[in-house]
Amino acid sequence: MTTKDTSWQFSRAITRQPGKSIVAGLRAVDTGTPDLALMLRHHADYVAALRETGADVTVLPPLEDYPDAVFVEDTALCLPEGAVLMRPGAPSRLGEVAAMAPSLRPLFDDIRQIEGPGTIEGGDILTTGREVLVGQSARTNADGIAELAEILAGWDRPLREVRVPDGVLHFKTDCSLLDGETILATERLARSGCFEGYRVILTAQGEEAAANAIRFNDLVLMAAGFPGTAQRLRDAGYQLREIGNSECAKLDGGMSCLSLRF
Ligand code: CIR
Repeated sequence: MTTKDTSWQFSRAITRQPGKSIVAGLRAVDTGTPDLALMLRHHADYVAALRETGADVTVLPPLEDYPDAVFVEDTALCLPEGAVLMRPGAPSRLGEVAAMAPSLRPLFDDIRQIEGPGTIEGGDILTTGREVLVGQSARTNADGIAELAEILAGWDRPLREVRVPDGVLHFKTDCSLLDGETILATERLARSGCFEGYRVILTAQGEEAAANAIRFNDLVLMAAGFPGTAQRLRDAGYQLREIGNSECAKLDGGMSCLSLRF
């Protein structure tokens, strides 16, 4: 097991600009058509915040054939030991993985692939200093988790399976790592007891959509518009950067979905 906790320290990130096809992105509930121009501005703010921490941030061009391709997190799990290419549970997103692979190959000596038949998406994986938590969801099933567990066992990384609440897209829709021992989570997820042994900061009442944040080096990036949760994080001493997320939210996306971090 990795003893030194570097689970929130990164030297690189990979992002992808949204394209015109974003209007056809998957969504659980239709809350309106995403505005590409506004999403691009939010995306630029996001990239700028990552860069501000000193990281090398790649911005890949849009992939018009894949409307959800801006949500790169779902295509791979990146760890110091190597990268694992995922196998998305959403059929329309399967091809995004092959499109991401060439960007990862030069950066990792060890690249593995989830071959199937199981499915698993990066949004269901939370890496902490002590373990890799994987949520079983509508996108990530037991077979996908078992295949990942086998790979991680070879890297001496313990994997713990948890359940994602019904109606929640991904595990990390409802939680984020803030530091080696602290998790930001919704009450509905924390109630399951899956974070026992960690310090948990709950999102404020009615602000569940703030849970998908990221700790990236010295900054915590969170979606703008959740003042109660922002205050809790500031009070706990975190340096916050609030990023507009109105357009990604229409497609059930948040801060973690927009990058691969390693
Ligand atoms: C989807 O349904 O796949 C996209 N519209 C949103 C993916 C969000 N990804 C993430 O939370 N890691």
